[in-house]
Amino acid sequence: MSKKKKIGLHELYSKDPIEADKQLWGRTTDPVTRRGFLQKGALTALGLALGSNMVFAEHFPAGMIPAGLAHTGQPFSLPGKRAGLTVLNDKPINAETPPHLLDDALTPNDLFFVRNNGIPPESIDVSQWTLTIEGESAAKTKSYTLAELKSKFENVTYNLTLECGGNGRKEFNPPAKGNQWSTGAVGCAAWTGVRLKDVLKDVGVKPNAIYVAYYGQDTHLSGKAGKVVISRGVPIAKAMEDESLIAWAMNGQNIPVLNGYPLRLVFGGFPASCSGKWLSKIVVRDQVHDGPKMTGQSYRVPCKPVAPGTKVPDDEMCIIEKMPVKSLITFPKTGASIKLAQKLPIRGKAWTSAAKVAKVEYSIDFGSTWQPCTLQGAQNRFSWQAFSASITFPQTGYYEVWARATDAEGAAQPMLLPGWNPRGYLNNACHRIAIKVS
Ligand SMILES: Nc1nc2c(c(=O)[nH]1)N[C@H]1C(S)=C(S)[C@@H](COP(=O)(O)O)O[C@H]1N2
Ligand SMILES: [Mo]
Repeated sequence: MSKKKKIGLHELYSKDPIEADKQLWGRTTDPVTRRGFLQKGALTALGLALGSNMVFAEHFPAGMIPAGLAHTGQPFSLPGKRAGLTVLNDKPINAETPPHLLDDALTPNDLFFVRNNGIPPESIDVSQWTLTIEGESAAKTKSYTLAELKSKFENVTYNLTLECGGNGRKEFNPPAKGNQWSTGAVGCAAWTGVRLKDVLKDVGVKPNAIYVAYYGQDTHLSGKAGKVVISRGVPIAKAMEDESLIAWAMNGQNIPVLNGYPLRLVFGGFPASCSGKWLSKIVVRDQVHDGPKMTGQSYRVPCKPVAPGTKVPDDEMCIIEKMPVKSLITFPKTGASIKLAQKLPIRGKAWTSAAKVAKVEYSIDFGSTWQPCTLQGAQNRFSWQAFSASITFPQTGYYEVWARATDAEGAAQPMLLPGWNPRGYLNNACHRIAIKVS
């Protein structure tokens, strides 16, 4: 690559995207790269690459890359985690779960994704662990040991889905900085603990309380003692919901160290960044919390939609609260082959911050027509819901199966990346798997 002009990414792309790609990657986009622009004329070549004809090719949207060409992660092992997770970063540790490993009703602890911003605490003495509640809108400051939390308040279990706000960031164009999450920064577990609201009531909450935020015991990447890694929170109304938990168990076992052992917050329906791990302090605030990663561009999206590549000033960015409806096909694994005479069983999970997912549909013709899936109910709000279907294909060739969930508020998943935003949050586009029928 020759001399690059000193010019920001957003400016580069807003001028001329083709020129921008040349400057950034030393070439123009080609038809089979993920960020490429697929021309209809390239479909024959793609057929060759896929080893199969693309049935319904006329419906294949320009700008997408066939799911059959998507890259797969490499196996790697992490403490308390099964090989097979895709490790995106090892300092801090960030690892996602491939879709076919999310097929269990509840995500096993050793398959649950990890999103760390700092370094987890190294030696944890559970008998010495305390949780302190304080803040300008707390009636007093009060601390609890784990034993006190467990014995003083009602113990409850809810199935709650956690999804990182940046899940799906990989698809943003122009690219967004940060972990390039594909689809796997999500999981649903049975979380056991006490209700946050019961503990807050025991301490006393002043009428002027508007936000509840956390501090955890992880260490900043710089290694500086006392430097806060991340401190986020939720509006008081969210904190007071029945399903908002201070949890010590995940699927009936201790929470894995990488997921916040021995204590964490769990808020379903909100970005998982609100669910503080290694929880040691909760603050009740009389203002919107202003801890690290609450302000500036972090976990925020433009208050009004912007063109891709736009630089948005901090005061025009709004905090992400509810997560959008989404689904994943968890069986079969993308790339599966089947005989024409066979029916293809598919299974998946769908979730929303609304009361429930109302329906899930699938398409085998790139979204031209949709068929209903069988959808199971949920044990409680913010749990994911299982869906399934049995698919017959009209002829041999290459297909994509797409799934689309619609929630109780009528919100459905878009087929393409929804509104571009600078940090690459909230991508709830339909999941697609490739199927070869012979
Ligand atoms: N103390 C602490 N809590 C944290 C984080 C962190 O780095 N430190 N990461 C947050 C983010 S951004 C996400 S997406 C979730 C991830 O939870 P998991 O690692 O259990 O999947 O934890 C949140 N809680
Ligand atoms: Mo996150």
